Amino acid sequence: MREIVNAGWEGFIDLSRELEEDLIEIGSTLPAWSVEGAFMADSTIERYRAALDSVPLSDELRGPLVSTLNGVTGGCAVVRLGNIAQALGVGEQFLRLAMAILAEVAIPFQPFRRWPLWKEIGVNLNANPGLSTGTGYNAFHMDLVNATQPPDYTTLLCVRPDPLGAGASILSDAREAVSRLTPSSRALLADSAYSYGGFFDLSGVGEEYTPFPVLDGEPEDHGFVRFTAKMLAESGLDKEHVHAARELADQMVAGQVSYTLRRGDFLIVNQHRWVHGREPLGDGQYRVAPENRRLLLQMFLRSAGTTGPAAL
Ligand SMILES: O=C(O)CCC(=O)C(=O)O
Ligand SMILES: [Fe+2]
Repeated sequence: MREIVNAGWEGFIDLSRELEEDLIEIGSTLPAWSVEGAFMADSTIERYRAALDSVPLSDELRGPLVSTLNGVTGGCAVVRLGNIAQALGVGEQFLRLAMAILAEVAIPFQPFRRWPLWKEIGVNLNANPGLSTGTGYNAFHMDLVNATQPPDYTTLLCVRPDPLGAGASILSDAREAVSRLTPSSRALLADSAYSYGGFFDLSGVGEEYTPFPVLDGEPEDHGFVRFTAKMLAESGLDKEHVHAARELADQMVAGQVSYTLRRGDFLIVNQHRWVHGREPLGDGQYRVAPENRRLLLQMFLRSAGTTGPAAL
């Protein structure tokens, strides 16, 4: 495993002090957002984009963000907003600014009807350790894997890191992992043989897709590497298809980078290209007061032109 904290991973986006100061100012003036169904309202997107456009240095953020997420070898970025979080706190003003940054990439939305626009990922000592709010290893996956139209991007904003110093995010270029497989494994992964999880109370992500192929043969910016390591345990999957998916999982791990998000770090993953997961949190979470445990906020994005709200 490569720990990328100080190494040359190209996904970090640091802002100049000058831009940070302008964004802090904007953050304190942005109006509350509105939503239309599951999506951030067009009127809010327009206002937030106009506010960012008024910042002379906003290209310093916009350019690298778009190329890091969509450039030839890109797919995943960590925008470092720690100084801004320090100045604004991590409440409404900071979230508005985070939304304005996301609105530069695509349209923020919340597919889970039972959650507010920002979905809290806290720590639940009773949850299955491998799942979202659990304390264990959350293996490589893409979010909403069994939807016909998964979110184009998934994003995690770090409000509070694990005070025990663990819970690093793991990230891997799924397309690169696929390129290292044998043709016969790739052929098996192109079969509609895989399934995972339930599908209910969702908006904006199409229909349930089951069974699905891992490799859909679509162009990179349209299709997905429809993978979650959790589907390996699903009943009814034959040995050959398990084996091919395990090979892919192994390649994802072989190519992984890991990084422990700090307060104010904003992880944005292009789901057409990269998969993500999490290392276990620190041992002894029961000794940490609930209000001090790790807390992330999750948001999803829909690219205009793939399947915008109007098309759903
Ligand atoms: O806890 C994390 O860092 C990742 C959580 C996650 O990937 C999810 O909830 O989908
Ligand atoms: Fe996830």
